[in-house]
Amino acid sequence: MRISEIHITPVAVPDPPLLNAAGLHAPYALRIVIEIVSADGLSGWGEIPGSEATRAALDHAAEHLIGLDPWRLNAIDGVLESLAKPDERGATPWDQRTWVHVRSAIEVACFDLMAKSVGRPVVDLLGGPARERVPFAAYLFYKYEGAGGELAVGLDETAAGWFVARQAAALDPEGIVAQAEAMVAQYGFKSIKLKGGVFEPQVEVDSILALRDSFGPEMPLRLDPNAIWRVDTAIAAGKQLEGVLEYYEDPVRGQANMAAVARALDIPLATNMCTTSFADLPGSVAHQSEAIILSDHHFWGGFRASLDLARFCAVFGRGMSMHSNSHLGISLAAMTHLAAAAPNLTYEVDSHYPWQDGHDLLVEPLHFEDGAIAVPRNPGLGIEVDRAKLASLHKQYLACGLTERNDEIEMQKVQPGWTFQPTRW
Ligand code: GKR
Ligand code: MG
Repeated sequence: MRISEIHITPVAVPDPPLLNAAGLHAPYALRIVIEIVSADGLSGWGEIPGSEATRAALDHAAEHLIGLDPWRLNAIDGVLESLAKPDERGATPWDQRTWVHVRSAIEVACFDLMAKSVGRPVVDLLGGPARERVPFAAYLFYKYEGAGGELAVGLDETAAGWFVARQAAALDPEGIVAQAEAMVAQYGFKSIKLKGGVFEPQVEVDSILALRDSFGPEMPLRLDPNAIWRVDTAIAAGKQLEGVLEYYEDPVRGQANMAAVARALDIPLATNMCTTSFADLPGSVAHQSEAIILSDHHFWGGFRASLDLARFCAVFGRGMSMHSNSHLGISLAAMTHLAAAAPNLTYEVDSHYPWQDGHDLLVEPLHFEDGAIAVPRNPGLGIEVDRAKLASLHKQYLACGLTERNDEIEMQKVQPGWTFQPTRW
């Protein structure tokens, strides 16, 4: 098998005004879709967060991959290794490294190709399913009223439930409970995560307590302030949430600070910010910075790297969960295959998908049933990309004028002078 063409398409997908520690989501979230075509006419697909730097790196990498065999991933890794430039994660809630994204996009598309060529689902090449259905978590955000791009229009008098709640403001505990009720009713999620780091810590603690009152102790709850609290703030907030939170995600910045909070509280700490690469693993062991690591194939460099992380978690007694950013159905399918193949990924997986639902580029979007997605059994990732929808999301990218995610600039449009502070409270 040989790679004969690689197509890289930046797209923009409508995204509501969601608040987070770094500011505000723009009306469109950027993704890059990659299609690798083999000489025998098969297409393999991948999807990663979009930015101009990532697109340029992917373009550059693509030139060196034509003619290679998608089954020879070690050779492809070697080529990418030789091209990669040093880069850093940065202080934002999301990972800004370019080359982990490039590796991930290419590896996922190669797995889609390999699996299609033998008529098996990707999960079978990853060791086979440890579970047939992957459970996901409700992902709540404080938000301003409205919804991004085309999501903001088209609500008629028949619209109801989640599709109306997605437009509503959620700026206090009552708003968060209403959002949770609508999302859980629509998708059947059995676990809830609240994105924090937005308001005074007590408002966020009160939101979690309000969720507990509304859903009862059977509903696991998570809070993620994206590392903008000080150690004393995180401990004071955490004391009120002992026995309430399933896990406390990145309350503070850095492995040593995470370890200090972990020692003071009887709540498991989780991270997608302090232990985010293989180079961080010795520090994780030395500090005991977290009990749970959120994997993410976009950030760890693909499926195989994520399964290596799973092995680390198993050996070093870490639980494993999965992180997300605003995304489309190619990523959702990849997340589902990977989560199914990692036996120790026992937590409900994060997904922003309900915020984009209805605007996907798949012919048949994947569906949450009772909070879970059935692992596709069709060959490859088990999805078919609708090329007309891909073209229209690309047109939207060209029209929207955004070339990278910058939540600070977006927030300044609403609150002039607002700046992102890596530690705020
Ligand atoms: O979408 O605003 C967001 C989140 O804050 C996201 O960027 C984070 O990467 O989901 C994320 C997290 O768990 O930290
Ligand atoms: Mg997080």
